[in-house]
Amino acid sequence: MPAPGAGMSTAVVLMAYGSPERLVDVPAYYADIRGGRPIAPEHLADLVERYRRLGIEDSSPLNAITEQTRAALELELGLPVYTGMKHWPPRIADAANAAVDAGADTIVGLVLAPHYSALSIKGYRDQLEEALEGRAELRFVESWHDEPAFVELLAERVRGNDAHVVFTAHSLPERVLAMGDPYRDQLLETAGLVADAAALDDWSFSFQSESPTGEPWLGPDILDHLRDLHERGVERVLVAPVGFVSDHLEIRWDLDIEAKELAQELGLELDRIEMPNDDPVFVRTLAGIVRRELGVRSTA
Ligand code: FEC
Repeated sequence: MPAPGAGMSTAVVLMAYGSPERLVDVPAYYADIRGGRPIAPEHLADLVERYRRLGIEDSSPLNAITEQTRAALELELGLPVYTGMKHWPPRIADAANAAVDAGADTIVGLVLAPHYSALSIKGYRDQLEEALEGRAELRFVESWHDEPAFVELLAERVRGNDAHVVFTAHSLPERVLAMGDPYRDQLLETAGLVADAAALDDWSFSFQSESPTGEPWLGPDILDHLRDLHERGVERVLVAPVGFVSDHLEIRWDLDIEAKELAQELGLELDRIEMPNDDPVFVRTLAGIVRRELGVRSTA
């Protein structure tokens, strides 16, 4: 029996950024991210080195976590859930085709990234729409940055901590502001909601993971921000990424290695919150978002 509000056959396409499985995949993966634009050899070498030092030959955390989340969400919803990656197989088109081939006439598109930008979420939507070619009704979740259960999940992880909390998210080229993109405002809204829910009075926001594309990116960057906090006398920092939901390169390298190394140099104590990954509370949160999109009363 289909869930009330859903079509005769409903499926979810759960989308994530995607990660290379092996070091030899990194050039093709980076080329996909660049979309045909040239890559400086030193930038490629640097990226290969980051993945090598994280040990991706043994485990590809983002892809594995995405699969665990997919399986848990499928169980929670009692609906088929297909994984579609933006930059690596299984691609978003593979997921769309699998869902339609299995008979889905309604598809909920949900990205494992809470904040809308034309430079991020729109790309997922475009890939899904193109692959579906109108073969199923698409109900696409544009953003879920103010989802109360997500806000509470994050608040739970920072509440009662007396360190200075730095909320972070992936930076984007500064030109998004001139485009009227809601990305930065949505991020600041999430941070403010979490800070209120956790009754924090000592917190700030910074961007991370800027790419060497030769144009200005949104700041302050986390590394500059840590230097600044240190100069202002802050001694302990808790980093709380709000723009990501899984352990991956941008968390395990940019924060756990790069930011931590700088903090050590400065004599700053730096910790970060656990990512939601496939935490059952987070999976129920995702299920609640899907049910709402389908017009079904949520139990999350
Ligand atoms: O663990 C992994 O293997 C993948 C980690 C990963 C995630 C991720 C999320 C986001 N990105 C966003 C925007 C951009 C823009 C560019 C860009 C470039 C990269 C490169 C790698 C990379 N991103 Fe990423 N991103 C991840 C990984 N990202 C690797 C290329 C090398 C480098 O810069 O270090 C610049 C593209 C260009 O060159 O033109 C823009 C945004 C997110 C968060 C939303 C989402 O998850 O989709 C926004 C995870």
